[in-house]
Amino acid sequence: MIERCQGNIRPKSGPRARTAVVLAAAGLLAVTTAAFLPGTASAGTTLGASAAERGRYFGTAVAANKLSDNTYATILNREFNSVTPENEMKIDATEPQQGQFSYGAADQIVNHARSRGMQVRGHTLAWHSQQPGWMQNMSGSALRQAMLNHVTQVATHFRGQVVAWDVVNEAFADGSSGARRDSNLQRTGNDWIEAAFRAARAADPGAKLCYNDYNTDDWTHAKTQAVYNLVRDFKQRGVPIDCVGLQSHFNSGSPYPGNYRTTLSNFAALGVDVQITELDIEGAPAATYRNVVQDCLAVSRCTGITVWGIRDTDSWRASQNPLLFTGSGAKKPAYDAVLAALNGGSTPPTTGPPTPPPGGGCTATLRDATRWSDRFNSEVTVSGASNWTVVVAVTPPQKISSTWNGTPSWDTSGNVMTMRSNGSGNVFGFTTMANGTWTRPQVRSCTAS
Ligand code: G2I
Repeated sequence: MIERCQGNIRPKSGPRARTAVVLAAAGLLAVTTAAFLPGTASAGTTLGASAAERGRYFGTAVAANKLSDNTYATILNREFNSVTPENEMKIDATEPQQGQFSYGAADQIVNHARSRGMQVRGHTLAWHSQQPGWMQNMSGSALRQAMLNHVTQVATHFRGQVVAWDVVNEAFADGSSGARRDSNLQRTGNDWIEAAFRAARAADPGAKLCYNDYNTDDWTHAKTQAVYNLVRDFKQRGVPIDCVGLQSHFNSGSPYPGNYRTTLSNFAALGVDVQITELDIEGAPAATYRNVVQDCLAVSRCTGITVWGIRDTDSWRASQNPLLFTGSGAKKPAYDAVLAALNGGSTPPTTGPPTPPPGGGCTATLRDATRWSDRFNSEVTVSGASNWTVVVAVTPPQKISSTWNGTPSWDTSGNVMTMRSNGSGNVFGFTTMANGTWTRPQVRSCTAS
């Protein structure tokens, strides 16, 4: 089998490359000057370049019909080095009539990506959902044969162009049963998943073959355990499988779990790569995005992260504003947090540095709350005092437009707010109009009175 390394994307240019050019131009020996370069990895300035510095990729779902949107394509081409077609490789798109294959939109994405040096994740060969009508109406051995033919044809068409395939998607039931999801494919026999993997391996021996699912992030959940048992069984019996995709759609009903890193490392310990394949997080809290990135970086076999869309307006859950860019294409605080985490430094802190308490101890901790396309909320939690005064600064041209649970006053610039407790408790909040700037407000001081 041809082993493809997914973690070897290197930026074509970057701080190191530029440094080398400058040094060469100055007539200096690179071998001598290398000793004077900082010992740490150079910090990338885009998600893809920074991920590559860490031996990983950073990707996004892409819709073919958005490639002509200039803002969309500009961000895609600048930031990402991996692409997953959002819908264009699904069964209904690639085999709309039985035996008649249609690759136009998928090829468009693949060509766009590969001509710019981005890798492609294939999604998805066998799934109970988004089946064309003809397949929905099939069952038994005819369906099994049709499914295997589909896997073979599509994986063959894209052979050599797709680095990893989500061979089977979402085959397990939600809830506590740990059972397979009922579907027409499942009813063809419990071995349908391994049959699909064997067909994919035969068709494209060089592609990594992944099992992909959602709600498999919390290590204690029955569904996570069920997927784990499937992968362990496949590895033990020699069924070809190379990777597990955790979709990681996080929201209030399905939050980022504290044991996410455990889940990643336990899957990796089975001898498969782990990929975060469809990341989005309701409200895009910077701290949660940072945690996800740091968890992946902590597990050497976590080879990359894909976010499920570019701008909030591109998301399948647009009302949750779960992505890294606003509808107008501006970088959100979550973007800054992801980039900083990839660069290995501390992220712009979610909490301001703990405040020195000159007049008596209190600490004010700021967190990101809801975000909209033009403004965002922040919440500040005060500990150590019940009568307090907290000073918060925003970055011009930002403006605080409303506050709650405190009594505010302002300096002459309007950028620095002094908030005093008013008996409403120890958490106050405020809304900041971004005016194009998404820098997190800073806690300047906390004073007990
Ligand atoms: O549902 C979120 C994702 C869960 N994991 C598997 C992914 O494949 C899935 O992606 C979503 C796409 O983001 C949506 O764009 O899958 C949906 C379908 O299951 C996609 O929605 C479909 C709509 O249902 C169709 O009405 C629409 O024609 O998108 C199509 C193309 O815009």
